[in-house]
Amino acid sequence: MADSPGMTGRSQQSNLILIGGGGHAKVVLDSLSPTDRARLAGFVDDDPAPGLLTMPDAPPHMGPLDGEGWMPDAEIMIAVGDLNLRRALISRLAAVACCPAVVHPSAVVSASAALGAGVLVGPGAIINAGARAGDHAIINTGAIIEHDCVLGVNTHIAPGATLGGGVRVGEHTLVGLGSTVLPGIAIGDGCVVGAGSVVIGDVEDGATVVGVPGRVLARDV
Ligand code: JB3
Repeated sequence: MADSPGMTGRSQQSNLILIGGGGHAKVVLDSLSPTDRARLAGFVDDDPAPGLLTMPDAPPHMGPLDGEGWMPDAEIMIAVGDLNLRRALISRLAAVACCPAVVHPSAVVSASAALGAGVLVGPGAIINAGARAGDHAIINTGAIIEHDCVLGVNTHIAPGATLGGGVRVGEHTLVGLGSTVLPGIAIGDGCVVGAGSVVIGDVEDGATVVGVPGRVLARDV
């Protein structure tokens, strides 16, 4: 599992652009610090009427991803929720600077935790001592990441999920809503843990695990 909580320097320009303008982008918008909110230039979305525009403080819609004029000097935050779409966007936009982690003001993040670029820590999430999250990871609303956990690039810990101490989760893996992973467990790359599951053993790459206790439903490698 590659673990690359890389950081890019914070830009002083008003050039922060959200990639995507749906439901997840609303949470990202709410989570921006006042500094990042002030430097937010807008968002791109292929939908001509994206949901983010219904927000009272919506930033400008700058057109589709492939539109003209937004890319030079931009610093991006990928703000779509779908893991596979995120993965494609990460690859497609690899040459564009990515903003540092966005942490909602109600989240609790240990001073000894390390967050990669483009990470979202949502409302009420808790990240305890020594935990690390790779670039573009999502620690969504109310999720608990206990001490010394390691999350790979673009891993999504869904709302209300809990990882016990020292859990390792690979790249591009979804740990579903309200699920629990016991301390010390290792979950591979490209896995899905179904909502409400309790994971009591290690999970191989590409596996889908569901239930209490968690059992492998399928494996895609
Ligand atoms: O469950 C929770 C808390 N959050 C979910 C999140 C993790 O995933 C949420 O409820 C949704 O299920 C989902 O959020 P997301 O990705 O924001 O979904 P949706 O509200 O459907 O919005 C997707 C947005 O991405 C739409 O506005 C699409 O037009 C846009 N989109 C799709 N493909 C794209 C592309 N935007 C760009 N820029 N480029 C694309 O290729």
